[in-house]
Amino acid sequence: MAQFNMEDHPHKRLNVLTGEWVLVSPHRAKRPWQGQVEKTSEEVRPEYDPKCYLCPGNERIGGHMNPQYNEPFVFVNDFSALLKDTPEGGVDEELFQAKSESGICKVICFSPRHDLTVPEMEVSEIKKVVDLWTSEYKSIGENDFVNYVQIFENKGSVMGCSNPHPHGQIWSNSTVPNEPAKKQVKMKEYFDKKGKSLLADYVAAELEKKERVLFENEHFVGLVPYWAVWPFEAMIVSKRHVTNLTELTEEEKEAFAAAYKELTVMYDNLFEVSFPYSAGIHQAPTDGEEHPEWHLHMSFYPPLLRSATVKKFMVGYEMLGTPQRDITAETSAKRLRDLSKVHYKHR
Ligand code: H2U
Repeated sequence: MAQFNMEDHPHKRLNVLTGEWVLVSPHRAKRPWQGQVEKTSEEVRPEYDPKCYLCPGNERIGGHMNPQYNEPFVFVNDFSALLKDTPEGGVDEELFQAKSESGICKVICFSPRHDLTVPEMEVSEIKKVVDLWTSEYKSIGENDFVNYVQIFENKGSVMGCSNPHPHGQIWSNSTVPNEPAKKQVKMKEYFDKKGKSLLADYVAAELEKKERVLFENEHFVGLVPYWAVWPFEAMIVSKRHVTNLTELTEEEKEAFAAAYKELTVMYDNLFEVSFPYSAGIHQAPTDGEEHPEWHLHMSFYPPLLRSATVKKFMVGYEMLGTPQRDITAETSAKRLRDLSKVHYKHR
């Protein structure tokens, strides 16, 4: 029998951050595609759209007016999924459990410009988004009832994003949500055992292997994680072991902004389309405890697979069994790494 190698043979890989496995089937990457093909429509947007509820000076759906902002602007979500004054209570039967949950939800407009996206913004403008994330993480986290602050960006209509104006969201609540909770368990196990950050060790190992690294600057690394599930999944990780945004120096925040831009330019250049994704920052809970196990990082989950129109669906075996991918993380990383660093619209 032939010797096992990860470029040709089906295998599973462990996500050491969550403890979950992904099935990789590299031999299938060559099969003919008979899936869905959608039409692309690269719309040209105006700098200001009088009908956009996120543009400066416009009225939002709830009747609030946006100020004439010219830097990143944050407001409480008019349709917040979590509310401050939720009465305490729940259901505590063995088979029927419920708990009331309080929180605060906000929306952040990244830029006053309706026509921009992160990869098209200047690093200095993105740095202001990082600054606002930092101050919001701190101020929202200072509420006694807030123990986790989830910052995220949902980009593209294919991801259910309701408005192309560049924006993200912050949902915060009293308990740690499922995804960071899984990571917390694994980071803590590692930290308790080794007295070191799991992600610091992981990034150092990836920088040595180089196969999945997309880019690095002085303070951050962009890479396709070994355990990636989505075809072009990626992570931005701080080189220094910091547990949350407030520990970053000004220079590191600038480097984070530069990495955010560098990755999203790669994404846009891959299929020469404004690349959709859900991305978010995972960092220490704001529960007043020390969390030396935590290591700040941002994860990107883009749905596109083969072209601007062909996306991956997490269905079938993936819903019922284990997530699966065909193209390996190494191949994806190489494809992204080999692209021009200049945004396709600016070439
Ligand atoms: P998405 O495009 O990712 O769905 O985010 C837009 C958010 O903006 C969404 O959560 C909020 C929606 O509740 N929103 C307002 O707060 N006010 C509005 O006038 C429209 C949308």
